[in-house]
Amino acid sequence: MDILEEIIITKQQELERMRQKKVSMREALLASPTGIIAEFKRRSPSKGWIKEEGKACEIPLSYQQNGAAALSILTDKQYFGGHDRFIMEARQTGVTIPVLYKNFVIDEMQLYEALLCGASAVLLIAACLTKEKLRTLLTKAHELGLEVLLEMHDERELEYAELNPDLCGINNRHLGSFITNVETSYRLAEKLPREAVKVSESGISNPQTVRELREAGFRGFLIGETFMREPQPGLALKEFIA
Ligand code: IGP
Repeated sequence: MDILEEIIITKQQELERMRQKKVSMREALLASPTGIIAEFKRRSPSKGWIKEEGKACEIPLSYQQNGAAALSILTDKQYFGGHDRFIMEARQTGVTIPVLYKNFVIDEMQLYEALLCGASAVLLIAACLTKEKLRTLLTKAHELGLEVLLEMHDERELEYAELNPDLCGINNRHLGSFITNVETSYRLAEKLPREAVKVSESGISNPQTVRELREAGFRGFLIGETFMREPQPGLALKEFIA
């Protein structure tokens, strides 16, 4: 076999690995005792830098070791200090749990980016998309073997859930004022289909809130700042669920 043939075979194996279905975030949340999706977020437009020196290579793995059901990794550079590389590095250091590609996805090309860096799911934000665009992106994501967490934040967006995303997220953060209010989760969850797997996002700062949300039917709890503010985010997660 000449070298070119050998390279092609290796390439085919690499692509096959990429295509293989990753661990499902939906299944992981349903099976997890914690349901916590721990987020790697270094900065935000509302808070500025939260952890500028945050070592991408250490925090995601330590979240996994300390009980996270799944991870969310910000990949937007300009507003959130993120990078695709943070997901790749997480995988290289041994992260095996599902990883959400957290960005503002408005084009198919970004789905390929998510796939190539090793994500298992992508966030699609209702407020950024028409219903038709969401339908197209959702279909494409599924074709690529990516799950979709659809984020909604007010009543008007709930009809997007008809498109059957794998996970229905309710963002407690108001997108205009940045104020978080967990009541949003309770208010909107009642109006979603019973069988939807629901994720409450943003502004969750104590275990009691998680317990109450679980009682209201939530199975996923997306938490960033509460952990990232601490010197050791992984240990903060451990204490949170102890
Ligand atoms: C995490 P918090 O308040 O725990 O740091 O929030 C997550 O919900 C938040 O980062 C988020 C987000 C988003 C970020 C929710 N939806 C969309 C960027 C884009």
